[in-house]
Amino acid sequence: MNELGRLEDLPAQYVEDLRQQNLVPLWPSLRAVLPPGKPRPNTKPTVWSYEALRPLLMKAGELTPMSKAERRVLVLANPGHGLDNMKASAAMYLGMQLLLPGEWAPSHRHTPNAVRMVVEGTGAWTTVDGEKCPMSRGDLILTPTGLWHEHGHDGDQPVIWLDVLDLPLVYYMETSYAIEGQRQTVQPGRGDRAYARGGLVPTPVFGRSGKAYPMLRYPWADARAALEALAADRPDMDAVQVRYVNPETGGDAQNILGFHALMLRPGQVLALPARSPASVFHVIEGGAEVAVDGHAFALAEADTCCAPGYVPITLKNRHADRPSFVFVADESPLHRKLGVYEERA
Ligand code: GTQ
Repeated sequence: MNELGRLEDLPAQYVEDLRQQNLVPLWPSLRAVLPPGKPRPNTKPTVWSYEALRPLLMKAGELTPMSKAERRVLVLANPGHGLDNMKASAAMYLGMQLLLPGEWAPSHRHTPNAVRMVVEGTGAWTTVDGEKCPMSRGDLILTPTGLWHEHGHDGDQPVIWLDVLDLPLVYYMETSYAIEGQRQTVQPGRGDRAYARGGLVPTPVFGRSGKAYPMLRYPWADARAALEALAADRPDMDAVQVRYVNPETGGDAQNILGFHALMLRPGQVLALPARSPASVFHVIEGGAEVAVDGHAFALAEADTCCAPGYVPITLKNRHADRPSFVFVADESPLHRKLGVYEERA
């Protein structure tokens, strides 16, 4: 591949004349924007230990009241993107959110899509578009683009959850904004009940629910049971995995980020191919070693890590005597829609 001319090879006055007209030469930067063979991601393999993070989040609970926080969140920032840029990867934002008993995070809605993966505690709820979604460990709750959401807590212990948003992408597109709202009126009806059986989809005679997001809460008990049943029925199956989908369309639960739950059999080693999207792994139950790009993260329960795209990833159950369960978030719906999705053997 040819060495291309550098900016310093050009007369300084010429470069300045160009800049005066808001012009720049392409060739000094061509290899940077179109690197050979594969991208050069800023996303660094990064791990966040729950044990290390939890006391710091609890401290935020003492230091900053909800009135001064609105959302009391510590952002899991990837140093490869700069800690102040709130990115786990190019398109994914991660945050750990704390709500103390009796607290309320007021209703708002915004253009980025969010999901919550509940990490600890009971008694909290998120009301999304009038549907009150109880929160307990491992539940996945969607707050898709544009829907009102607020968080409250009637229990007596702290509740902590992992927020996954497509904020970096939506912000990059200059489309990120929020609207403050009033406390929502809770409406009857729960998608987690109506859509509880995968092969049986509610079919009203007079049309669908009319909702773009008919199912907002995916209880962990159901996801876990689906994985256990799949593992038992398919002993030959390598990747025991389920995808969080919109039960009316069968498509991804949200438009930009994808969500899966994965069961690693006792002692299992699972080698994933290199794929273009970056991914995030969060241990719901058990423990997993994640090997990526020369790093080997030993994740315990509630630990989280991220991996860039275009590199193979190996997951290993750290337990020989029991399954481990991992929540996976990635950028695959976005990559597929944009036509840049790739898998490399
Ligand atoms: O709970 O609505 O981590 O609006 C970042 C932005 C959580 C939320 C975040 C948010 C929220």
